[in-house]
Amino acid sequence: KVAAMEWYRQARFGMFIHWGVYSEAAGSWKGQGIEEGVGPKVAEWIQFAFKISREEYRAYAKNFNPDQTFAVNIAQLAKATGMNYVVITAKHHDGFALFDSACSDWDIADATDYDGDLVKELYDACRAEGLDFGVYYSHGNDWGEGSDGNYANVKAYNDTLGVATRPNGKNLWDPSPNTHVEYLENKAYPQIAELIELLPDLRLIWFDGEGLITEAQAFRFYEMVYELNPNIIVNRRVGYDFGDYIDAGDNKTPAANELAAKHFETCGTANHSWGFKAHDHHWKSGNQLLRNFVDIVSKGGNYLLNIGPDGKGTVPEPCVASFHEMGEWVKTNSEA
Ligand code: JFZ
Repeated sequence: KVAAMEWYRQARFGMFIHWGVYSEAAGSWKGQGIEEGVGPKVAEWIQFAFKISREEYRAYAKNFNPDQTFAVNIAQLAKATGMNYVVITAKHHDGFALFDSACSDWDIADATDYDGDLVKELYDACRAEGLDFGVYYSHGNDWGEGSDGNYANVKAYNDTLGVATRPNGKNLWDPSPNTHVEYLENKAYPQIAELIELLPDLRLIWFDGEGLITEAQAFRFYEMVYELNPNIIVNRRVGYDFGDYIDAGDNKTPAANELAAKHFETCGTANHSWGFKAHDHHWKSGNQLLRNFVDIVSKGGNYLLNIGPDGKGTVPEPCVASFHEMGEWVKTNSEA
């Protein structure tokens, strides 16, 4: 993957996008979650935080109806910020696919009134701006159609040893009837294949949820991506160190003595949440974001800076303002 990694090394600066049904909820549920310390810290965990049943959450998805202008607006914002690529949540932990998937009806086409494919529309808008494209995919957690993974077995074993087992974000309040293997075979592997077919120039798949799969399962994700399109690189969180590059931890830059042999990326938030949280006003200034950018890039890494558009697809104004400020500097000071 030498050529693919060379692209990534030079790309340096990308936009992360957390967007989905949770964006419409905006960090609170039935009036709960607005006070500090109540509800999810990061808004994309709302279903988990309030133990919302799969049925109720699915009904709520009908409220998620973005404005069709989102794609062009976001692609232009990435461009104006001086970014070179975009990575959107094709499926987050809630299991909802932002693209039209044939192997699930828990997706934009079947579970909402939106007429279109959010991932493909953004891809087209980004390619038109000359931006490269990647997708985030939660392969471990799927609160809608996954299972509690190996949790029950692992816990039974740990209990015999007297060792605690952390639930680790699994859906134990209303698990789907699928076994973990059924979920992987019938949804997760096929959806990765669907995305690779839907997006011919796909550059990157950003997996998340490595703690919930076995080494063989992680390897199968890595291998199938390589076989279907060897130009696609994969992040560390695919699991068991199979990834093509590493991450330094969310919002973290490695210290000089922690720099590893593999290329690194830092993903970071612009406020304190990845998904849109209407009452989170902890916006980092353009200056702060720029300092992060220079720190990361000077150590040789990539900065994947997040936006959390609201349910309509609009990016909060303070975020747009600091991105524009940043973009002025990045564009003035970059070589190309
Ligand atoms: C995960 C998600 O749970 C979260 O919602 C968001 O998508 C984020 C980008 O990724 O959360 C993690 C996973 C791993 C680490 C931190 C947050 N980590 O290894 O530091």
